[in-house]
Amino acid sequence: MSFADRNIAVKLIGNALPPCNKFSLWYRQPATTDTTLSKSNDALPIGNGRLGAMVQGGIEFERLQLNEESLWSGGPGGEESQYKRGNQGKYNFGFNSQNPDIDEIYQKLKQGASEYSMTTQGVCETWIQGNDGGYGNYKNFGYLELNYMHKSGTLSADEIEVKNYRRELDLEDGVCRVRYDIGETTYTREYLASYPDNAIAVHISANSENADTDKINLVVSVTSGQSNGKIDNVLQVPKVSAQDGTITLTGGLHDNGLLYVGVFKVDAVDGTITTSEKTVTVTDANSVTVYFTATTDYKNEYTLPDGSELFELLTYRTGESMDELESRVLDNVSTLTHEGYSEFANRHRADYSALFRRVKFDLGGENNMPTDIALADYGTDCNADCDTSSMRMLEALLYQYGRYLLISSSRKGSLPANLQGVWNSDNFPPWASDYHTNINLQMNYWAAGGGNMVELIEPLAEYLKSLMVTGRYTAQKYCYALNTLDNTDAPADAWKHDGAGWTTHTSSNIFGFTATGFAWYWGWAPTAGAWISQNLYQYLQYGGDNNIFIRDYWPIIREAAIMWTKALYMPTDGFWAGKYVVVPSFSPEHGPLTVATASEQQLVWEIFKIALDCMEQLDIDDSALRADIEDKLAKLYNPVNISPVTGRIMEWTESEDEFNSNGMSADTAQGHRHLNHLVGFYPGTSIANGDLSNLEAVKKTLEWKGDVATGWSMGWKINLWARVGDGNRAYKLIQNLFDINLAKNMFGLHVLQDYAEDGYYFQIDANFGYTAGVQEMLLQSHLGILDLLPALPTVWESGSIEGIRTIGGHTVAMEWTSGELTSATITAFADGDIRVRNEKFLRDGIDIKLNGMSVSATNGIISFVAKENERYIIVTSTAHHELTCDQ
Ligand code: FUC
Repeated sequence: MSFADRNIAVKLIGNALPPCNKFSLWYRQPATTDTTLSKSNDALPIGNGRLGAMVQGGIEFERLQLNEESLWSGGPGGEESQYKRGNQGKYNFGFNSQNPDIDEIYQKLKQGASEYSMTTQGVCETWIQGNDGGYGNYKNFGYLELNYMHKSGTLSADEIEVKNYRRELDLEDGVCRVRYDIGETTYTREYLASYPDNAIAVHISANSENADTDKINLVVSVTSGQSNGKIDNVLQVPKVSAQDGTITLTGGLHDNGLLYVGVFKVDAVDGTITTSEKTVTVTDANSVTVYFTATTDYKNEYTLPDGSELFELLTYRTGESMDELESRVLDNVSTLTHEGYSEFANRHRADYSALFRRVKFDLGGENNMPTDIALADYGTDCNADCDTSSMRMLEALLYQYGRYLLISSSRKGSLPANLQGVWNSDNFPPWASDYHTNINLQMNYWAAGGGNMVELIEPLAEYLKSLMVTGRYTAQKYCYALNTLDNTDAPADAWKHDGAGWTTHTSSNIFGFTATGFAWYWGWAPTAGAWISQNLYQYLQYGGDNNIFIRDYWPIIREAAIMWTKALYMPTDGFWAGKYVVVPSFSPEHGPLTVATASEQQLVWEIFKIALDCMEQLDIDDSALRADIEDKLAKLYNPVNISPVTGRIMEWTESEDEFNSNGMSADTAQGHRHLNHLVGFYPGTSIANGDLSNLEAVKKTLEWKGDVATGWSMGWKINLWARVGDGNRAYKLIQNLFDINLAKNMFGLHVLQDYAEDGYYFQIDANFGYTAGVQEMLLQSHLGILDLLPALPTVWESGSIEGIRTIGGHTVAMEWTSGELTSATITAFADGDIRVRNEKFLRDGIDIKLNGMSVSATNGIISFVAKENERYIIVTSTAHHELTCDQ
């Protein structure tokens, strides 16, 4: 039987009801079969941190596009580079073949940016930019194809009638489903990606009164995402073979010979399973389950083998043979059986729900409209005709979607979420679908602490630990090299040792790339290591385990700080005389290469503060480091300067206004998506630094930057306006995000002309930036006070949120009506003083009760001494509805 040859037209009738679990994305038709992750994509993502799948839910034919997170070209053995594929020579972690010697640049730069010239640019290009040889790309693993043959419901030989089709991604259960009726039969499919079982399953069943016509008939086939390959240096195409109901896909990447294996085990109740050379056919079954798992021989590297030369011995391979890999994945699925599917699903639900259900969020909306229709109807210019219930629902749904996507792309033992989480259908995706550390990877993890998912940061810590091997070399050769004048006693191989200090630059792959990017004007970002370390600090701030923090997180943060104790420079004359500055310094992606840009001074200030705070909180005895940091911090050139001309935060410290020459006009800087000089306002703290005296300058800067931007930039602006305390302005950015930068499956989009016809392509940071932004609008704690509803937009009139976390690890539940807080419950993470602020506390005549006792507020703040795990219920004069928190 060859179902695949059938060309059946499907007539969809009926209107499926909305799913019962309100937090679902849902649709009344299958997704597009085009896998391009553009604006029109409506396939639904599932993932378990390591494996990902996009579910289309076609009726007669469906295809799941699959990913395995380590299927990367490049690295050792690889030749492919991002822009110049092939023939770049041996992989060298991006390091320029000659040791950079940037004294010449420094000599020019120390005079000030006015010295910037094409000559300097030429020097930069020769000496400080990285090498793209072997950078690689995150690859498409392939496709699972299911060809169904529905026997009933036939209208004619080539048309069937399908009733009440519904496809949904249920965020509450972490499951994707398809359900429809043909004739008397209801077909249901469930798709889930299990972390505990390390497998993806598709479970298909048919139910009907009529036992003769309701069976499942399908052919299962697999197509590799790669069309060519190489194993043991011998060119060979990927291989698909089937045996005993299991299909195996094996291959080696064409570029670097990375071995990969995927297995697809087909299991059925009743019916017959027939295995042919490459496919598995199921006939007349009541239900069918297909399990998929995959692996590669990739292994991350964390240490330098003794006495080795860096470039030769870091292989990034497990050393397993193809047979060994195959038996590993077969063992993985061997215990998974059709009969055991419900336990498999239960194990997944228990694991997933334990994370997801910690936070509940409700803005009072109803999910009555299919998501694609609701998105198309989303009103940005609302008069009476907007469906505000549907808008509130989408806004709450997008918040929870961010949490769902992080749970699905970042679990202990996996690589961190890359630019597309784990979901990538393209073999040459935008920016290689890599790890960008001049904003993007940072933004991916902003929501983790407040969203009560602090353990999801673990893959990031693990990954950064691996970058330290090469990141120390980067720090020494690309950064301390500057300071040879006053750092002559640094041994040439200091970078080989723990404690040397590390950094990375703008982007990295999974093979230790830490050098500068392949063009200096975007590639130079020496403070990237300091910046991404802020995300690790979140683990401690938001209630992570202290012992785990000291073991896995602190060493990375510590060395990111050490790097800057060594790399700062103190000029003896000129504009910055007597102050420590970053040099050469760059404001990510625009402006000249110069000295002491605001963003880099702010990031150094922050990593020093973080290191000092960790040492204090955890009683870490490192007095030499502490003294060094304190000294450098005291003499650091001011990270925050306000222009007397414009009243804005200055992006380049030596220029009163923005640069308007040297390749960057003020207009371009204004429109640029990066908000570099506000990095110290959000996510950092140097601009607010305990008070709000710089607030006007921040607002002016944000006003000047404007509200239109690409997806992730809107995400950042939501957070920034939330910190300003302007909920309505943050909401305007939310509207822009909905209006411009969301796909039909609610994936965040980057404006990208070259990758998709509609000019937009999926980039996940916009999703995570939004989720973090909503948290920031509802709760802030960076000033040491729990600020409840600090930036609530007028349109979020009533709502509730439970389970979000504050700095200090406390868990908060809140309810509000008519734009005002009615009650809040704080569950204390540890003993200590807690201070709580809300706008309403400022008003006269408000009765505030704390655990039933009236308390008074001073300057809108109430304070109390808390005990670990105790609950503190604050009720204002309106009705009290006690809330509970999920821990
Ligand atoms: C940064 C941004 C780009 C893009 C890339 C992945 O460099 O400037 O817009 O998001 O990362």
